[in-house]
Amino acid sequence: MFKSGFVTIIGRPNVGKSTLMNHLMGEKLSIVSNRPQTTRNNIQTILTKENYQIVFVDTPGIHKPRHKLGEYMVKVAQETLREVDLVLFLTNPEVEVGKGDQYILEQLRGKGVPVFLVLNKIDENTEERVAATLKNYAEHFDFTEVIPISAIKGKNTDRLVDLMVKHLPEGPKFYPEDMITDQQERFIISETIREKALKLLSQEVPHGIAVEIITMKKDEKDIYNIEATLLCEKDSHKGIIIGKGGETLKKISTYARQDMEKFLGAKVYLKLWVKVKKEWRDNVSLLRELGYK
Ligand SMILES: Nc1nc2c(ncn2[C@@H]2O[C@H](COP(=O)(O)OP(=O)(O)OP(=O)(O)O)[C@@H](O)[C@H]2O)c(=O)[nH]1
Ligand SMILES: [Mg+2]
Repeated sequence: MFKSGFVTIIGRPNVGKSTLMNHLMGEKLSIVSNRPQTTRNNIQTILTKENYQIVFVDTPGIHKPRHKLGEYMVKVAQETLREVDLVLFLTNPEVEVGKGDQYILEQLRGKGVPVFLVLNKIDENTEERVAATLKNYAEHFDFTEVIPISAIKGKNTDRLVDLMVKHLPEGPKFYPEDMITDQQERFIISETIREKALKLLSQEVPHGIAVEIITMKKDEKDIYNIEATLLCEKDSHKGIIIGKGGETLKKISTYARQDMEKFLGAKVYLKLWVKVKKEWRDNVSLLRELGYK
């Protein structure tokens, strides 16, 4: 029997949703950082094996939005719950079920699809804390399966896949088996740049960054020439992104290029620019232009 379905990975920001999806796919397809609100779109990836096909949907962390971009992020994440076959509700050992998680669990109530409690980051928590969290969460919601994991270490993740397959319905192959994501190459490239900005910059600066690819061309020697603009919200941010003597921008560019070369399997020339677009995160038409629509 062939099984298939859509599996949404949902949870608060920073709990490790994208890390888990990348791990399950065995490939870096969604960017990761140690700051909340890294993922801004639904990222769909496809895992096809002999007897199943799982379509994972990595979603932006559900939070209380403070601007239009945040509203967009929460909305797209919640929309994935409309047509879904199984939900992975991801959280971390917290013991108490906080307001954020309570809000998400409310949305999952009565959906009529299996909901797994996936407790991530057990590698940095004590067994007692993990056990106490599992107990408290189970009192708040009738989970189909409860599974503590470490997405980084790959602990219990094989078991997680087995359980997903067990609970997925019988179904067709939705996508060709060599297709691993619905994301455009250009999008993945732009996200790589944003990821490096999140790594190298601090406080509010990286959260106000959007990346636009201006050109992406492969020449006769199979070298990619890529030019992109980093948009930021304030003049003061522009200086910070560029850094002393252009140092910071250069680092962003070097790290991003290394990832791109791995992903594209080719040499990359990368040129980055920085531009200010005041308060773009609250500007609906700019958000649309940047693909947040
Ligand atoms: N110790 C530990 N850290 C983890 C684990 N999984 C993820 N992390 C870290 O948690 C941070 C957030 O990971 P992400 O995968 O970006 O989290 P996310 O839930 O996708 O976050 P948003 O996109 O902002 O909603 C990163 O620094 C990861 O390295 C884990 O199993 N153990
Ligand atoms: Mg993410």
